[in-house]
Amino acid sequence: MPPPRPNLELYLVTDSVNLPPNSTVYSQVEACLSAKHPPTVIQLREKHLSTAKFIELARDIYALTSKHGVPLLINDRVDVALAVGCEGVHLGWDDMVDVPTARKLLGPEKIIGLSVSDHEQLEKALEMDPTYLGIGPVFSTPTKSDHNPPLGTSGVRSLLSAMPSTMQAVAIGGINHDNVQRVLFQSKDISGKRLDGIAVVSAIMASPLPVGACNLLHETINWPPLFVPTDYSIRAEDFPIYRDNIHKHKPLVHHITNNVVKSISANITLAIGASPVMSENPAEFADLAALPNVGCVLNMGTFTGGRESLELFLGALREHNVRGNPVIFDPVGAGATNARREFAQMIVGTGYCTIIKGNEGEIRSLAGLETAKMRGVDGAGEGGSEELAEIVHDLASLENNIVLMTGPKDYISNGARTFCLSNGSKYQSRVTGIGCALGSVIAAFCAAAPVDESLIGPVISAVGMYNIAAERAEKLMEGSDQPGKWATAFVDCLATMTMSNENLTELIAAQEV
Ligand code: 3NM
Ligand code: MG
Repeated sequence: MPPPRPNLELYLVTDSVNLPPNSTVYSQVEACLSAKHPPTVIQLREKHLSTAKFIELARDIYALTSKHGVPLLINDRVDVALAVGCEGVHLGWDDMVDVPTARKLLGPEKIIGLSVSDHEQLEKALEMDPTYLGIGPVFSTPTKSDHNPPLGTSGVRSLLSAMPSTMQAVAIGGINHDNVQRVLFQSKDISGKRLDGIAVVSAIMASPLPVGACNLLHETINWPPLFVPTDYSIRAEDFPIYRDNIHKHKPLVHHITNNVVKSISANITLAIGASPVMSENPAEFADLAALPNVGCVLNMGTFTGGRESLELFLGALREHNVRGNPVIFDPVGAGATNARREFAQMIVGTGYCTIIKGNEGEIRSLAGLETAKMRGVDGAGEGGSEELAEIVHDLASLENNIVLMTGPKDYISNGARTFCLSNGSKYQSRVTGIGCALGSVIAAFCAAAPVDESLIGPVISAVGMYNIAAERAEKLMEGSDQPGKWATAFVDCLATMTMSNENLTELIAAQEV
Protein backbone atom coordinates (compact mmCIF):
# COMPACT_ATOMS: atom_id res chain seq x y z
CA MET A 1 0.00 0.00 0.00
CA PRO A 2 1.77 3.21 -1.12
CA PRO A 3 1.59 6.09 1.35
CA PRO A 4 -1.12 8.67 0.59
CA ARG A 5 -0.17 11.68 -1.60
CA PRO A 6 -2.94 14.24 -1.18
CA ASN A 7 -3.32 17.21 -3.52
CA LEU A 8 -2.32 20.07 -1.22
CA GLU A 9 -2.62 22.92 -3.72
CA LEU A 10 -5.29 24.90 -1.87
CA TYR A 11 -5.50 23.78 1.72
CA LEU A 12 -8.28 25.26 3.84
CA VAL A 13 -7.96 25.33 7.62
CA THR A 14 -11.23 26.21 9.37
CA ASP A 15 -11.63 28.70 12.18
CA SER A 16 -14.79 29.54 14.07
CA VAL A 17 -13.53 32.85 15.46
CA ASN A 18 -13.34 35.21 12.50
CA LEU A 19 -16.39 34.18 10.54
CA PRO A 20 -18.38 36.82 8.67
CA PRO A 21 -21.84 37.67 10.06
CA ASN A 22 -24.57 35.03 9.73
CA SER A 23 -22.24 32.21 8.83
CA THR A 24 -20.85 29.13 10.54
CA VAL A 25 -17.90 26.84 9.91
CA TYR A 26 -20.39 24.45 8.30
CA SER A 27 -21.94 27.06 6.01
CA GLN A 28 -18.52 28.38 4.93
CA VAL A 29 -17.23 24.87 4.16
CA GLU A 30 -20.46 24.02 2.34
CA ALA A 31 -20.11 27.16 0.21
CA CYS A 32 -16.43 26.45 -0.57
CA LEU A 33 -17.26 22.96 -1.75
CA SER A 34 -19.74 24.37 -4.24
CA ALA A 35 -17.04 26.58 -5.82
CA LYS A 36 -15.75 25.86 -9.30
CA HIS A 37 -12.36 25.41 -7.64
CA PRO A 38 -12.95 24.15 -4.11
CA PRO A 39 -10.12 23.61 -1.62
CA THR A 40 -8.19 20.43 -2.40
CA VAL A 41 -8.01 19.49 1.27
CA ILE A 42 -9.81 20.73 4.39
CA GLN A 43 -8.59 20.69 7.97
CA LEU A 44 -11.13 21.09 10.73
CA ARG A 45 -9.52 23.13 13.49
CA GLU A 46 -11.50 23.63 16.69
CA LYS A 47 -9.68 24.60 19.82
CA HIS A 48 -12.60 25.04 22.21
CA LEU A 49 -15.26 22.42 21.44
CA SER A 50 -16.03 19.50 23.74
CA THR A 51 -15.18 16.08 22.32
CA ALA A 52 -18.85 15.28 21.71
CA LYS A 53 -19.52 18.57 19.90
CA PHE A 54 -16.29 18.27 17.91
CA ILE A 55 -17.25 14.78 16.71
CA GLU A 56 -20.75 15.96 15.82
CA LEU A 57 -19.41 18.87 13.74
CA ALA A 58 -16.74 16.68 12.16
CA ARG A 59 -19.37 14.10 11.12
CA ASP A 60 -21.49 16.81 9.50
CA ILE A 61 -18.51 18.28 7.66
CA TYR A 62 -17.28 14.85 6.62
CA ALA A 63 -20.66 14.16 5.04
CA LEU A 64 -20.05 17.25 2.87
CA THR A 65 -16.38 16.69 2.04
CA SER A 66 -16.77 13.01 1.20
CA LYS A 67 -19.59 13.86 -1.22
CA HIS A 68 -17.12 16.16 -3.04
CA GLY A 69 -14.13 13.86 -2.74
CA VAL A 70 -12.11 16.38 -0.73
CA PRO A 71 -10.01 14.83 2.07
CA LEU A 72 -10.90 15.97 5.59
CA LEU A 73 -8.21 16.19 8.26
CA ILE A 74 -8.77 16.86 11.96
CA ASN A 75 -6.47 19.22 13.82
CA ASP A 76 -4.77 17.58 16.81
CA ARG A 77 -7.49 15.06 17.66
CA VAL A 78 -6.73 11.54 16.49
CA ASP A 79 -9.71 10.34 18.57
CA VAL A 80 -12.09 12.59 16.61
CA ALA A 81 -10.61 11.43 13.29
CA LEU A 82 -11.07 7.81 14.35
CA ALA A 83 -14.65 8.41 15.47
CA VAL A 84 -15.52 10.04 12.14
CA GLY A 85 -13.43 7.81 9.87
CA CYS A 86 -12.14 10.78 7.84
CA GLU A 87 -8.90 10.88 5.84
CA GLY A 88 -6.48 11.89 8.59
CA VAL A 89 -5.10 14.39 11.09
CA HIS A 90 -2.83 17.38 11.30
CA LEU A 91 -0.55 17.47 14.32
CA GLY A 92 1.51 20.07 16.13
CA TRP A 93 4.26 19.55 18.67
CA ASP A 94 2.13 19.99 21.79
CA ASP A 95 -0.63 17.71 20.61
CA MET A 96 -1.96 14.63 22.37
CA VAL A 97 -0.15 12.11 20.24
CA ASP A 98 2.96 12.16 18.07
CA VAL A 99 3.18 11.02 14.44
CA PRO A 100 4.29 7.40 15.07
CA THR A 101 1.49 6.89 17.60
CA ALA A 102 -1.06 8.47 15.25
CA ARG A 103 0.21 6.21 12.48
CA LYS A 104 -0.32 3.16 14.68
CA LEU A 105 -3.81 4.27 15.60
CA LEU A 106 -4.90 5.36 12.12
CA GLY A 107 -3.16 2.83 9.86
CA PRO A 108 -0.97 3.24 6.77
CA GLU A 109 -3.57 4.77 4.45
CA LYS A 110 -4.40 7.85 6.48
CA ILE A 111 -2.91 11.29 5.97
CA ILE A 112 -0.83 12.60 8.87
CA GLY A 113 0.39 16.18 8.60
CA LEU A 114 2.86 17.84 10.94
CA SER A 115 3.72 21.52 11.54
CA VAL A 116 7.33 22.71 11.43
CA SER A 117 8.66 26.18 12.04
CA ASP A 118 12.42 25.73 12.25
CA HIS A 119 15.26 23.41 11.28
CA GLU A 120 15.33 21.68 14.65
CA GLN A 121 11.68 20.66 14.32
CA LEU A 122 12.23 19.71 10.70
CA GLU A 123 15.02 17.35 11.61
CA LYS A 124 12.83 15.59 14.19
CA ALA A 125 9.85 15.64 11.83
CA LEU A 126 11.71 13.86 9.05
CA GLU A 127 12.56 10.98 11.38
CA MET A 128 8.85 10.41 11.98
CA ASP A 129 7.85 10.26 8.32
CA PRO A 130 4.58 12.25 8.23
CA THR A 131 2.59 12.46 4.96
CA TYR A 132 3.32 16.15 4.55
CA LEU A 133 4.71 19.11 6.48
CA GLY A 134 3.00 22.43 7.19
CA ILE A 135 5.63 25.18 7.24
CA GLY A 136 4.76 28.35 9.09
CA PRO A 137 4.10 31.00 9.82
CA VAL A 138 5.32 32.63 6.62
CA PHE A 139 4.06 36.02 7.78
CA SER A 140 2.84 37.31 11.08
CA THR A 141 -0.87 36.51 11.37
CA PRO A 142 -3.58 37.55 13.82
CA THR A 143 -5.37 34.24 13.22
CA LYS A 144 -3.01 32.32 15.49
CA SER A 145 -2.08 34.41 18.52
CA ASP A 146 0.74 32.21 19.81
CA HIS A 147 2.55 31.62 16.55
CA ASN A 148 6.30 31.27 16.15
CA PRO A 149 8.39 34.11 14.63
CA PRO A 150 7.54 34.62 10.93
CA LEU A 151 9.87 32.82 8.52
CA GLY A 152 9.48 35.01 5.46
CA THR A 153 9.81 33.34 2.09
CA SER A 154 13.54 32.92 2.64
CA GLY A 155 12.85 30.92 5.81
CA VAL A 156 10.38 28.71 3.96
CA ARG A 157 12.93 28.17 1.21
CA SER A 158 15.62 27.25 3.68
CA LEU A 159 13.37 24.58 5.24
CA LEU A 160 12.29 23.30 1.83
CA SER A 161 15.87 22.81 0.72
CA ALA A 162 16.55 20.68 3.78
CA MET A 163 13.70 18.28 2.89
CA PRO A 164 13.92 15.22 0.68
CA SER A 165 12.36 15.93 -2.70
CA THR A 166 9.60 13.38 -2.03
CA MET A 167 8.33 15.11 1.13
CA GLN A 168 5.20 17.16 0.45
CA ALA A 169 4.90 20.59 2.03
CA VAL A 170 2.49 23.50 2.34
CA ALA A 171 3.14 26.93 3.80
CA ILE A 172 0.76 28.71 6.17
CA GLY A 173 0.42 32.05 7.92
CA GLY A 174 -0.77 35.35 6.49
CA ILE A 175 -1.16 34.01 2.94
CA ASN A 176 -3.85 35.57 0.77
CA HIS A 177 -4.47 36.22 -2.92
CA ASP A 178 -2.24 39.32 -2.86
CA ASN A 179 0.89 37.48 -1.82
CA VAL A 180 0.31 33.86 -2.83
CA GLN A 181 2.14 34.05 -6.16
CA ARG A 182 5.15 35.59 -4.53
CA VAL A 183 5.16 33.03 -1.73
CA LEU A 184 5.09 30.15 -4.21
CA PHE A 185 7.61 31.77 -6.53
CA GLN A 186 10.15 32.92 -3.99
CA SER A 187 10.07 29.89 -1.76
CA LYS A 188 11.26 27.68 -4.61
CA ASP A 189 14.81 26.60 -3.79
CA ILE A 190 17.85 26.48 -6.02
CA SER A 191 17.38 22.78 -6.82
CA GLY A 192 13.78 23.43 -7.90
CA LYS A 193 12.09 22.04 -4.75
CA ARG A 194 8.85 23.91 -4.34
CA LEU A 195 5.79 24.01 -2.12
CA ASP A 196 2.99 21.62 -3.00
CA GLY A 197 0.44 24.22 -2.01
CA ILE A 198 -0.57 26.90 0.44
CA ALA A 199 -2.80 26.74 3.48
CA VAL A 200 -5.09 29.58 4.49
CA VAL A 201 -7.52 30.31 7.27
CA SER A 202 -8.79 33.87 7.11
CA ALA A 203 -8.36 34.39 3.34
CA ILE A 204 -11.34 32.03 2.97
CA MET A 205 -12.99 31.58 6.37
CA ALA A 206 -13.25 35.30 7.12
CA SER A 207 -14.51 36.14 3.64
CA PRO A 208 -18.17 37.01 3.13
CA LEU A 209 -17.69 35.54 -0.36
CA PRO A 210 -15.96 32.20 0.29
CA VAL A 211 -16.77 30.82 -3.16
CA GLY A 212 -15.12 33.79 -4.84
CA ALA A 213 -12.19 33.55 -2.42
CA CYS A 214 -11.58 29.89 -3.39
CA ASN A 215 -11.82 30.56 -7.12
CA LEU A 216 -9.60 33.62 -6.92
CA LEU A 217 -6.95 31.78 -4.92
CA HIS A 218 -7.04 28.89 -7.38
CA GLU A 219 -6.62 31.23 -10.32
CA THR A 220 -3.90 33.27 -8.68
CA ILE A 221 -1.98 30.11 -7.82
CA ASN A 222 -2.23 28.78 -11.36
CA TRP A 223 -1.62 31.93 -13.36
CA PRO A 224 1.89 33.02 -14.13
CA PRO A 225 2.79 35.86 -11.77
CA LEU A 226 3.02 39.31 -13.32
CA PHE A 227 6.62 39.65 -12.30
CA VAL A 228 7.85 36.41 -13.84
CA PRO A 229 9.47 36.88 -17.20
CA THR A 230 8.28 34.56 -19.93
CA ASP A 231 11.18 35.32 -22.19
CA TYR A 232 14.85 35.20 -21.30
CA SER A 233 16.22 36.19 -24.67
CA ILE A 234 18.30 39.31 -24.98
CA ARG A 235 18.40 41.03 -28.33
CA ALA A 236 20.83 43.89 -28.64
CA GLU A 237 18.64 45.41 -31.32
CA ASP A 238 16.10 45.98 -28.54
CA PHE A 239 18.46 48.26 -26.65
CA PRO A 240 17.59 51.42 -28.58
CA ILE A 241 13.94 50.49 -28.08
CA TYR A 242 14.35 50.30 -24.31
CA ARG A 243 15.83 53.79 -24.44
CA ASP A 244 13.10 55.11 -26.76
CA ASN A 245 10.41 53.59 -24.55
CA ILE A 246 11.34 56.09 -21.85
CA HIS A 247 10.57 59.01 -24.14
CA LYS A 248 7.44 57.23 -25.33
CA HIS A 249 5.96 56.14 -21.97
CA LYS A 250 7.49 58.71 -19.61
CA PRO A 251 7.67 56.26 -16.71
CA LEU A 252 7.20 57.41 -13.16
CA VAL A 253 9.83 56.40 -10.64
CA HIS A 254 8.56 56.26 -7.08
CA HIS A 255 11.50 56.72 -4.75
CA ILE A 256 11.89 56.01 -1.11
CA THR A 257 15.51 56.94 -1.02
CA ASN A 258 18.13 58.44 1.21
CA ASN A 259 18.42 62.08 2.10
CA VAL A 260 21.87 62.49 0.63
CA VAL A 261 20.86 61.57 -2.92
CA LYS A 262 17.29 62.77 -3.39
CA SER A 263 18.15 65.79 -5.47
CA ILE A 264 20.65 64.09 -7.80
CA SER A 265 18.30 61.09 -8.21
CA ALA A 266 15.44 63.39 -9.20
CA ASN A 267 17.64 65.31 -11.65
CA ILE A 268 19.00 62.20 -13.30
CA THR A 269 15.50 60.71 -13.59
CA LEU A 270 14.37 63.89 -15.31
CA ALA A 271 17.44 64.01 -17.54
CA ILE A 272 16.65 60.66 -19.15
CA GLY A 273 13.03 61.67 -19.75
CA ALA A 274 11.28 59.96 -16.82
CA SER A 275 9.44 61.52 -13.87
CA PRO A 276 10.62 61.22 -10.29
CA VAL A 277 8.34 61.22 -7.26
CA MET A 278 9.79 61.10 -3.77
CA SER A 279 6.91 59.85 -1.65
CA GLU A 280 7.22 58.54 1.86
CA ASN A 281 3.52 58.86 2.56
CA PRO A 282 1.93 55.39 2.76
CA ALA A 283 -1.50 56.92 2.09
CA GLU A 284 -0.51 57.45 -1.53
CA PHE A 285 1.40 54.25 -2.26
CA ALA A 286 -1.60 52.36 -3.65
CA ASP A 287 -2.51 55.25 -5.97
CA LEU A 288 1.06 55.65 -7.20
CA ALA A 289 1.45 51.92 -7.79
CA ALA A 290 -1.75 51.85 -9.85
CA LEU A 291 -0.47 54.35 -12.43
CA PRO A 292 0.79 52.99 -15.78
CA ASN A 293 4.55 52.49 -16.27
CA VAL A 294 5.61 52.88 -12.67
CA GLY A 295 8.81 51.64 -11.14
CA CYS A 296 9.93 51.86 -7.55
CA VAL A 297 13.33 52.54 -6.00
CA LEU A 298 13.79 51.42 -2.40
CA ASN A 299 17.07 52.72 -1.08
CA MET A 300 17.80 52.20 2.61
CA GLY A 301 20.80 54.56 2.76
CA THR A 302 19.53 56.75 5.58
CA PHE A 303 16.92 54.41 7.10
CA THR A 304 15.99 55.30 10.64
CA GLY A 305 15.35 51.72 11.73
CA GLY A 306 12.53 50.50 13.90
CA ARG A 307 9.07 49.27 13.07
CA GLU A 308 7.91 52.45 11.42
CA SER A 309 10.66 52.71 8.84
CA LEU A 310 10.39 49.00 8.04
CA GLU A 311 6.63 49.43 7.56
CA LEU A 312 7.28 52.32 5.19
CA PHE A 313 9.48 50.22 2.90
CA LEU A 314 7.29 47.14 3.18
CA GLY A 315 4.15 49.16 2.50
CA ALA A 316 5.55 50.47 -0.78
CA LEU A 317 6.92 47.06 -1.68
CA ARG A 318 3.52 45.43 -1.10
CA GLU A 319 1.62 47.91 -3.29
CA HIS A 320 4.12 47.67 -6.17
CA ASN A 321 4.25 43.86 -5.87
CA VAL A 322 0.48 43.62 -6.13
CA ARG A 323 0.60 45.60 -9.38
CA GLY A 324 3.58 43.69 -10.74
CA ASN A 325 5.64 46.90 -10.95
CA PRO A 326 9.42 46.59 -11.04
CA VAL A 327 11.00 47.29 -7.67
CA ILE A 328 14.70 47.97 -7.36
CA PHE A 329 16.13 47.52 -3.91
CA ASP A 330 19.40 49.20 -2.97
CA PRO A 331 20.57 47.75 0.37
CA VAL A 332 22.99 50.61 1.04
CA GLY A 333 25.56 49.65 3.64
CA ALA A 334 23.96 46.23 4.21
CA GLY A 335 27.25 44.72 5.34
CA ALA A 336 28.29 47.62 7.56
CA THR A 337 26.14 47.03 10.65
CA ASN A 338 23.87 44.32 12.01
CA ALA A 339 20.88 46.67 11.97
CA ARG A 340 21.37 47.28 8.25
CA ARG A 341 21.86 43.62 7.45
CA GLU A 342 18.68 42.66 9.31
CA PHE A 343 16.66 45.46 7.73
CA ALA A 344 17.80 44.44 4.25
CA GLN A 345 17.01 40.80 4.93
CA MET A 346 13.52 41.66 6.16
CA ILE A 347 12.82 43.53 2.94
CA VAL A 348 14.08 40.80 0.65
CA GLY A 349 12.32 38.12 2.72
CA THR A 350 8.98 39.90 2.98
CA GLY A 351 8.48 41.26 -0.52
CA TYR A 352 9.58 40.63 -4.07
CA CYS A 353 12.48 42.82 -5.15
CA THR A 354 12.59 42.58 -8.94
CA ILE A 355 16.16 43.83 -8.93
CA ILE A 356 18.67 43.96 -6.11
CA LYS A 357 21.47 46.41 -6.76
CA GLY A 358 24.47 46.85 -4.54
CA ASN A 359 28.23 47.03 -4.32
CA GLU A 360 30.30 43.99 -3.49
CA GLY A 361 29.92 44.31 0.28
CA GLU A 362 26.16 44.77 0.09
CA ILE A 363 25.59 41.86 -2.25
CA ARG A 364 27.86 39.62 -0.23
CA SER A 365 25.97 40.52 2.89
CA LEU A 366 22.57 39.74 1.30
CA ALA A 367 23.95 36.46 -0.02
CA GLY A 368 24.87 35.58 3.56
CA LEU A 369 28.60 35.61 2.79
CA GLU A 370 31.39 36.95 4.92
CA THR A 371 32.07 40.60 4.28
CA ALA A 372 35.35 42.29 4.98
CA LYS A 373 34.82 44.85 7.74
CA MET A 374 33.27 47.84 6.01
CA ARG A 375 33.74 51.36 7.28
CA GLY A 376 31.13 53.61 5.58
CA VAL A 377 28.59 52.53 3.11
CA ASP A 378 30.96 52.48 0.12
CA GLY A 379 32.08 48.87 0.62
CA ALA A 380 35.49 48.12 -0.80
CA GLY A 381 35.84 45.37 -3.38
CA GLU A 382 38.22 42.46 -3.01
CA GLY A 383 36.84 39.47 -4.88
CA GLY A 384 38.13 38.18 -8.21
CA SER A 385 35.86 38.58 -11.19
CA GLU A 386 34.92 34.92 -11.47
CA GLU A 387 33.97 34.82 -7.83
CA LEU A 388 31.90 38.00 -8.14
CA ALA A 389 30.06 36.68 -11.18
CA GLU A 390 29.26 33.52 -9.25
CA ILE A 391 27.98 35.40 -6.19
CA VAL A 392 25.70 37.51 -8.37
CA HIS A 393 24.48 34.49 -10.30
CA ASP A 394 23.77 32.44 -7.18
CA LEU A 395 21.88 35.21 -5.40
CA ALA A 396 19.74 35.90 -8.48
CA SER A 397 19.01 32.24 -8.87
CA LEU A 398 18.07 31.96 -5.20
CA GLU A 399 15.84 35.03 -5.22
CA ASN A 400 14.41 34.35 -8.68
CA ASN A 401 15.15 37.94 -9.63
CA ILE A 402 17.86 40.09 -11.17
CA VAL A 403 20.96 41.00 -9.20
CA LEU A 404 23.36 43.79 -10.15
CA MET A 405 26.69 44.20 -8.41
CA THR A 406 28.28 47.55 -9.19
CA GLY A 407 31.99 48.29 -8.97
CA PRO A 408 34.95 48.72 -11.30
CA LYS A 409 33.09 46.08 -13.32
CA ASP A 410 29.33 45.65 -13.14
CA TYR A 411 27.89 42.13 -12.89
CA ILE A 412 24.28 41.46 -13.83
CA SER A 413 22.50 38.11 -13.58
CA ASN A 414 18.99 36.70 -13.68
CA GLY A 415 20.15 33.36 -12.35
CA ALA A 416 20.20 31.93 -15.87
CA ARG A 417 22.61 34.25 -17.65
CA THR A 418 25.27 36.51 -16.20
CA PHE A 419 26.80 39.58 -17.85
CA CYS A 420 29.72 41.79 -17.03
CA LEU A 421 30.09 45.41 -18.15
CA SER A 422 33.56 46.89 -17.89
CA ASN A 423 32.86 50.39 -19.11
CA GLY A 424 32.33 53.49 -16.96
CA SER A 425 34.30 56.26 -15.34
CA LYS A 426 36.36 56.60 -12.16
CA TYR A 427 34.27 59.67 -11.36
CA GLN A 428 31.19 57.49 -10.76
CA SER A 429 32.48 56.59 -7.31
CA ARG A 430 33.77 60.07 -6.52
CA VAL A 431 30.50 62.00 -6.53
CA THR A 432 27.91 61.00 -3.99
CA GLY A 433 24.56 59.89 -5.34
CA ILE A 434 25.76 58.74 -8.76
CA GLY A 435 25.61 55.10 -7.71
CA CYS A 436 22.18 55.49 -6.09
CA ALA A 437 20.76 57.37 -9.08
CA LEU A 438 21.63 54.41 -11.31
CA GLY A 439 18.76 52.73 -9.46
CA SER A 440 16.41 55.44 -10.73
CA VAL A 441 17.57 54.92 -14.32
CA ILE A 442 17.16 51.15 -14.05
CA ALA A 443 13.68 51.58 -12.55
CA ALA A 444 12.75 53.88 -15.46
CA PHE A 445 14.05 51.42 -18.09
CA CYS A 446 12.17 48.54 -16.46
CA ALA A 447 8.95 50.49 -15.95
CA ALA A 448 8.95 51.50 -19.62
CA ALA A 449 9.62 47.96 -20.85
CA PRO A 450 6.92 45.58 -22.13
CA VAL A 451 5.21 43.88 -19.19
CA ASP A 452 5.79 40.25 -20.09
CA GLU A 453 9.43 40.51 -21.03
CA SER A 454 12.47 39.59 -19.03
CA LEU A 455 13.89 42.72 -17.46
CA ILE A 456 17.51 41.68 -17.84
CA GLY A 457 17.66 43.43 -21.23
CA PRO A 458 16.42 46.77 -19.86
CA VAL A 459 18.75 46.46 -16.85
CA ILE A 460 21.84 45.82 -18.99
CA SER A 461 20.77 48.57 -21.32
CA ALA A 462 20.35 51.04 -18.43
CA VAL A 463 23.73 50.21 -16.88
CA GLY A 464 25.46 50.27 -20.27
CA MET A 465 23.99 53.65 -21.16
CA TYR A 466 24.86 55.08 -17.76
CA ASN A 467 28.48 53.97 -18.08
CA ILE A 468 28.81 55.32 -21.61
CA ALA A 469 27.50 58.72 -20.50
CA ALA A 470 29.98 58.66 -17.60
CA GLU A 471 32.87 58.00 -20.02
CA ARG A 472 31.77 60.77 -22.33
CA ALA A 473 31.58 63.25 -19.47
CA GLU A 474 35.05 62.21 -18.32
CA LYS A 475 36.46 62.90 -21.80
CA LEU A 476 35.09 66.43 -21.55
CA MET A 477 37.25 67.00 -18.44
CA GLU A 478 40.33 66.66 -20.67
CA GLY A 479 42.42 64.98 -18.02
CA SER A 480 42.09 67.55 -15.25
CA ASP A 481 40.55 66.41 -11.95
CA GLN A 482 37.09 68.02 -11.77
CA PRO A 483 34.52 65.81 -10.03
CA GLY A 484 32.02 68.65 -9.57
CA LYS A 485 32.16 69.70 -13.17
CA TRP A 486 32.05 66.06 -14.24
CA ALA A 487 28.76 65.52 -12.36
CA THR A 488 27.14 68.36 -14.28
CA ALA A 489 28.53 67.14 -17.59
CA PHE A 490 27.33 63.62 -16.77
CA VAL A 491 23.73 64.76 -16.31
CA ASP A 492 23.95 66.61 -19.63
CA CYS A 493 25.40 63.57 -21.40
CA LEU A 494 22.61 61.38 -20.02
CA ALA A 495 20.00 63.79 -21.32
CA THR A 496 21.29 63.54 -24.87
CA MET A 497 22.10 59.81 -24.83
CA THR A 498 20.51 57.62 -27.41
CA MET A 499 21.41 53.98 -27.71
CA SER A 500 21.19 53.60 -31.46
CA ASN A 501 24.61 55.03 -32.19
CA GLU A 502 26.33 52.88 -29.62
CA ASN A 503 27.49 49.49 -30.64
CA LEU A 504 25.89 47.71 -27.74
CA THR A 505 25.57 44.51 -29.72
CA GLU A 506 29.28 44.04 -29.39
CA LEU A 507 29.40 45.30 -25.84
CA ILE A 508 26.89 42.71 -24.69
CA ALA A 509 27.87 39.76 -26.88
CA ALA A 510 31.45 40.01 -25.70
CA GLN A 511 30.58 40.19 -22.06
CA GLU A 512 28.48 37.19 -21.17
CA VAL A 513 30.26 35.25 -18.43
N1 3NM B 1 -0.91 27.58 11.87
P1 3NM B 1 -4.22 32.88 8.24
S1 3NM B 1 -0.25 29.95 11.31
C1 3NM B 1 -3.40 27.61 11.87
O1 3NM B 1 2.44 28.70 11.77
C2 3NM B 1 -2.09 28.25 11.69
O2 3NM B 1 1.70 26.69 12.00
C3 3NM B 1 0.14 28.35 11.70
O3 3NM B 1 -4.07 31.83 9.43
C4 3NM B 1 1.54 27.89 11.84
O4 3NM B 1 -4.25 32.12 6.97
C5 3NM B 1 -1.90 29.59 11.35
O5 3NM B 1 -5.52 33.55 8.54
C6 3NM B 1 -2.96 30.60 11.07
O6 3NM B 1 -3.07 33.83 8.36
C7 3NM B 1 -2.97 31.02 9.62
MG1 MG C 1 -2.00 21.81 16.77
